[in-house]
Amino acid sequence: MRKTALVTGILFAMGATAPAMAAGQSEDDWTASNNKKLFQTIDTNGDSVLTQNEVSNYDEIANLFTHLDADGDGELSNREFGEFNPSQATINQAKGKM
Ligand SMILES: [Ca+2]
Ligand SMILES: [Ca+2]
Repeated sequence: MRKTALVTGILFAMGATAPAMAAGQSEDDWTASNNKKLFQTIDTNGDSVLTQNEVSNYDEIANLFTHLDADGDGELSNREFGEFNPSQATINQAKGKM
């Protein structure tokens, strides 16, 4: 009886957390892995920051540049770029270069 109750409890706990994790993962998926790839793709000189010149081929990012540049130093760091949710058009544009 106790064993059955324990197993049921574990299954219940897994069932309760799994959907929450899946939802979080699907939301973070682009930001966590692909956004990093996108960043590296755009960072053509590899200095780990994006300048306005580097993003000039990406209209969406160029337009949002000052908004994304939270500390206003004129460059986008990896962390600042992590706030960016690229549109499908930007994703498609970058995909061929990744
Ligand atoms: Ca750079
Ligand atoms: Ca900055």
